[in-house]
Amino acid sequence: MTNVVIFGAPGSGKGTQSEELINRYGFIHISTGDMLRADIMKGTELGKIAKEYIDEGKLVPDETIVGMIEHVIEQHKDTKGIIFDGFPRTVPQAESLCEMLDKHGTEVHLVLDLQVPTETLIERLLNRGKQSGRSDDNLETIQKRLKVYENQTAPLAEYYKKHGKHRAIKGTGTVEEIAQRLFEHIDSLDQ
Ligand code: B4P
Repeated sequence: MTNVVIFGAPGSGKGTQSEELINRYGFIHISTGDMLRADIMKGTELGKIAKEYIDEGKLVPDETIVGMIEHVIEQHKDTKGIIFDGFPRTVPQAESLCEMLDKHGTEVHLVLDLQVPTETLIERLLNRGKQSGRSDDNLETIQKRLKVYENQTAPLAEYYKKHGKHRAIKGTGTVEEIAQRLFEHIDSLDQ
């Protein structure tokens, strides 16, 4: 089983590139952002909690996220690979993921960190906001999300560097060009 984390700032293209990887490798896609938005749409208790954080540009608490993801990993323990999109986003989430995968005799193999200049991130998210109707794609919330990323999520890159899993990827160019860069790293796992 191959486990790949797609990492990066808001708007770095995690969701976009996850699609490319699923199409090529047939891995399962676990996106915490998509899961939270689905719960918000359904109006569940989890969705009500998540909405308050997402609308404010904040991270949803670690215990909520870990509780949500635990059974999903359990369901997919026999799959050939998982793309983790937007998870983990904090060091405690990364430690929980490590424990969850360890229970199934596996681990995170690669962390692909999409690096995109801040002005491009803002431009992409504002563009998406015009069509998506996402409550967090407005300038004020985008700026809060970028700060949260810098303070709470970026330190996770150091954690994965220490574990030898981190790869920095240039996240600008066409979707296809960026995908090729990611494929090279995943393909090299087999060699
Ligand atoms: P996410 O849903 O993970 O969203 P994201 O970081 O905003 O976007 P992503 O990087 O996937 O961007 P995309 O490919 O869509 O999180 C949303 C919120 O949920 C978080 O702020 C947080 O509150 C909460 N949350 C989620 N996971 C959590 C966790 N683990 N812990 C706590 N809270 C959590 O790309 C953006 C735009 O750019 C798109 O419009 C796309 O078309 C465009 N784009 C992509 N690649 C491009 C390219 N190469 N060129 C031009 N445009 C491009």
